[in-house]
Amino acid sequence: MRPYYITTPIYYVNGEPHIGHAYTTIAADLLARFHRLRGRPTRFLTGTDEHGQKIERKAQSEGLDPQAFVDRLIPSFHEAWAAIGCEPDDFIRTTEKRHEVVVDELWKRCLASGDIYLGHYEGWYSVVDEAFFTEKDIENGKVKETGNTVEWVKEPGYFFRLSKYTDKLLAYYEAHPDFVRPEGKFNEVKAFVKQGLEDLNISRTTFRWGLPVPGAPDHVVYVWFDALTNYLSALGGFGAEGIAPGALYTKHWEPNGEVVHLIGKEITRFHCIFWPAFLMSAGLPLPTEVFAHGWMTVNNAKMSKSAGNFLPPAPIAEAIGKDALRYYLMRDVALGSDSDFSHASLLARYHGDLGNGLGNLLNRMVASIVKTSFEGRVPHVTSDRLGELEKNVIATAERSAETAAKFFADIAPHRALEAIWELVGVTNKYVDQTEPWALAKKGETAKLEVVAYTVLESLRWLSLLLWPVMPEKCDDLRAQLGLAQVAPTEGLDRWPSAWGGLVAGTVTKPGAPLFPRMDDDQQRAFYLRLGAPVPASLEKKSEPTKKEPKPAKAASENKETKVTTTTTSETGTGLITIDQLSAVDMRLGLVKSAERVAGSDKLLELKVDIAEPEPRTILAGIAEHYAPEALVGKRIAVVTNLAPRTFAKFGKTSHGMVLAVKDASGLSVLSPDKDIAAGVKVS
Ligand code: ME8
Repeated sequence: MRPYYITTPIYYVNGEPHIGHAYTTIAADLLARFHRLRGRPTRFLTGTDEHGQKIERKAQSEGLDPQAFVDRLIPSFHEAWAAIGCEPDDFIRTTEKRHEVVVDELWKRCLASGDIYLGHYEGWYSVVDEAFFTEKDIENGKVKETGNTVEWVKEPGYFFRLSKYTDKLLAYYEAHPDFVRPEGKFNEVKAFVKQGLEDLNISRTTFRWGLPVPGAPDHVVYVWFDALTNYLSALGGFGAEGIAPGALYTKHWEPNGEVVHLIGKEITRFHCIFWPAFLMSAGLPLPTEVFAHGWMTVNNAKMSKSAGNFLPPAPIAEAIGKDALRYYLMRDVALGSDSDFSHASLLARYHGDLGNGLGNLLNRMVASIVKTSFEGRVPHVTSDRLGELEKNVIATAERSAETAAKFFADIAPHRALEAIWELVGVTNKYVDQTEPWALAKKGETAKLEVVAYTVLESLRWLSLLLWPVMPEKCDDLRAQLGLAQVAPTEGLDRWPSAWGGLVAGTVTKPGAPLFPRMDDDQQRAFYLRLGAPVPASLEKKSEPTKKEPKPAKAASENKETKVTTTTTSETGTGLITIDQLSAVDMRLGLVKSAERVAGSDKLLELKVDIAEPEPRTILAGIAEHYAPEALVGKRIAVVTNLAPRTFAKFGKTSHGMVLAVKDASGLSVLSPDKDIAAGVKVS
């Protein structure tokens, strides 16, 4: 099996990691776990980017030497990753000697290729972005794309002949259509390169916090030349002049291994243009793929300490469990799209998919039926006793496993989870249909054995399918089923494929619910503990005590009180402000597909293009009014930032709402009378 090497960006150590950093690290951890489960030799790298002007200035502002400053912050990264269940194989720091020697080598190789020359730089630099910009990128002293301020830099510098690589890069992109994903990002990269590339300044002289340029110690290596090299230095380097490459490099780098750089979309240019050009110059193979995921906001706002929505991941994981957080982040939105972290959506996923969907299934069966009817042991069932309903569960399990494997491998975890939840939904429905409690009551043991086995085996499949996303809960689930923890072994594919792996007689061990329900008080405590505003629906109503009866009020007075307490507006008039209205994100969507939700008379499952990398899945209660085929190709108005709603019974989640009007004559979806483009805002 071809080795798999997955990397995250190495994060700047100018502060503690937050939920955005956690998002990438969890996704990489998930991919590493998935490939390990399939038996592939896998390596997962993360680390820290510790040089550069940004960090030097931050250290200065705290009166610290930069090395002491970064050393002080490093434990917060290790603690954060442990708190969210991420287990990298290596953690590289750019201040380590093993890194410095490889940067030196890469520099020398590029120099030997004639691609580095001494020049003079005069132009704009953004310290926050650690990047050079030209006049056209700037507006009012700020970078248009990032909003960060620029300063004028004038200093001697070594340049990399990036201009020489314009055509070579374009040819490479042409020959490797999957080099960058999602496709939209790849198109942006190509368009940028097609304009022609300018040579890149790769050294600085006006500050000291960096690696010295080989043979020119007045210069420090530009922080991105330094940082990108981490992907090689963590493999022990590619072999210095006259030295053979080390074992890790030979095993994991191209052409022997698949190399995937998972990054946030804002650093695409560095990874898809600069990095390949440096590697080409050094005569080294390029990574297999760069996957640029979307940007995350918090409660619909850009994260920042001053806005008070800077979220470190560990407290959230402590408040709701690391696996619930991992599941939520990976399930809610396509990795390639922008996303929003909201405490309410996290709780909705926790109670819906996890508590009512998965946790309930385990509870219903292990803690109840198996314990009381079979003394806690897995019953024996031969295949000739399986009926249509059981065969449907088995077929769903097989389909879910196959689809989920395809989507995990394709870096689409939300689709994989959607497929796995089909099995959760069908198994729950199977329990409803077969009514095991009634069977137990009636003493129909033979039938009950079949039902119990089917559900337990489905849970065993789920414990493997979900392990990459929720390793701790899956091991807990397995312990309750009487199974050993998942321990991936190189060369052994543990992905479930054969029904019936659960051995009769296995002793189950009912334990605590996997995702215990939080009552209103606990939910309030969850918000308060995380410093998030408590939603109005959870606000404690002050009830009058018996001892102090409420004084009687005139009817008009009572009415007035009612108006002020029920209004949600700032103005107290029942009207809303423009800000409140614009908090609702409504867009024009183009229906790509529509189909009935099996088992429901009301629901249609729509895939709606709203100009995101992938169509949105929206469940709409309109099946009684529209034939699915009548909707395909139709332009409709949809609310896109509504908290996702899970229909646990059907194992499906809706990621938006279709706007419609209804009267006695029927229901009609709102649709413009012109061909407006998908994604355009409704205002
Ligand atoms: O750019 N949403 O480091 P960095 C989603 N040192 N992802 C986010 C995010 C958000 N709001 N905020 C951060 C650097 N990330 C360089 C990288 S690599 C050779 C050098 C994640 O600390 C995302 O992966 O600014 C993003 O690319 C990365 O953190 C940026 O981290």
